[in-house]
Amino acid sequence: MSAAVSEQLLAKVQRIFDLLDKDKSGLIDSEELGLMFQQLGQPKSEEELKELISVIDEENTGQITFSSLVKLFTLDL
Ligand SMILES: [Ca+2]
Repeated sequence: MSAAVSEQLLAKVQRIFDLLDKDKSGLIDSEELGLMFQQLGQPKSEEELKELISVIDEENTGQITFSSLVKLFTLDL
């Protein structure tokens, strides 16, 4: 059985994605991701953010798509 992502998680990630995507580009860049970690009280360096993005960025856009963000939340980092 594949790891199904619950609708509850999807709704949560959608809310977070909308909050993070300040410029409404449909993608989250390292700057926007950095703001999220700052707000969580766990600030990360530019290098750490890029590394994190590279782990979940399957399309190599250098930015985070909605599906990548879902993956980030299911990875339990
Ligand atoms: Ca954006």
